[in-house]
Amino acid sequence: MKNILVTGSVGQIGSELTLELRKRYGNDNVVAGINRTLPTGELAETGPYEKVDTTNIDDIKAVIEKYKIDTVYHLAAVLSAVGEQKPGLAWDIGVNGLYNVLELAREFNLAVFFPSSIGAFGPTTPLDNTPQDTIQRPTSMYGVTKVTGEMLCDYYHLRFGIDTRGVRYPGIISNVTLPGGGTTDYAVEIYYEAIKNRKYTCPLGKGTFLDMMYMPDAIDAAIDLMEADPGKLKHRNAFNITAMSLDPETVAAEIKKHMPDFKLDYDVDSVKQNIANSWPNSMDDSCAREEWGWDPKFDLAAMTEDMLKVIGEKHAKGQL
Ligand code: VAH
Repeated sequence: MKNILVTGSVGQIGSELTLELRKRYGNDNVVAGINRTLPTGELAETGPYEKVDTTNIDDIKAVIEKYKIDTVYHLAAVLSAVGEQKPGLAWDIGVNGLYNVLELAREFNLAVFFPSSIGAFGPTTPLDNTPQDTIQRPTSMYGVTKVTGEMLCDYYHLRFGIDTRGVRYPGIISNVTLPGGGTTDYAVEIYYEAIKNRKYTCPLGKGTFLDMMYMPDAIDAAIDLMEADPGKLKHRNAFNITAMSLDPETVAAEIKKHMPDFKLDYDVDSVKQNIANSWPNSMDDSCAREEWGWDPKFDLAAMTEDMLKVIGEKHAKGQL
């Protein structure tokens, strides 16, 4: 049976990934690694949690030894827009934190999941149907940490035989934990604002296409990749994966099918817009589909229906 540590477990992905891992492997087999923010609700009640500042290798080592960890899903990171305000912090957590995890993976023979991102690409990358293997010259600190992370994870696999695997996540849309300072946060905020105010002022301009996916698919991707037959993996860090390519107008049009009076306008945030302009419009994820069966289940219509239903129920209960 696996013993799993999830770092960054109170974040947008980490919080839902931890709960799904507990469902699949057992509550007591999945440790929620937290730093400054304490877990609440199901995350706190369904299994163990421990303080893990990933920039402190002794923090991580103590949890690995205490719970006999054999697998780390390393989600702790600073997202792209915050990373432009705090580049030193983004590097420290994004790279030094990962380095600590990889050094411990050598010592304890751990398997490591690393979430890279479309942010690992830059303006000189082919932005349409972005290939799996292509130029990566990101212009955000977040992107620099992600491309560095991809290379570190591949190095530890090739040099030390560590079982490192990763995906390049697109923007992820969810209705449990709000994202914290990403360029793609608009695609979550638009649904909450639609329910609360029937209107949204978007920080990314009309026609800003980015790859996106719904959280259930993002969670399945991480677990399916880590459970995949390693003999079939020609790539490891990190696989392009996507479910849809969206711009604010596309999302708004789908919301209007449910809410005809919904209004979208714009107040462009130049930092987020510059980052978004340097990222792909759409990725080629054929390698993930061929090598480990990646196959997203949610399209824009299904995601929008579920988002509006779940957020609408929260709003009706006064939980927003
Ligand atoms: C961000 N949500 O916007 C994250 C993600 C692809 C985007 O990495 O920074």
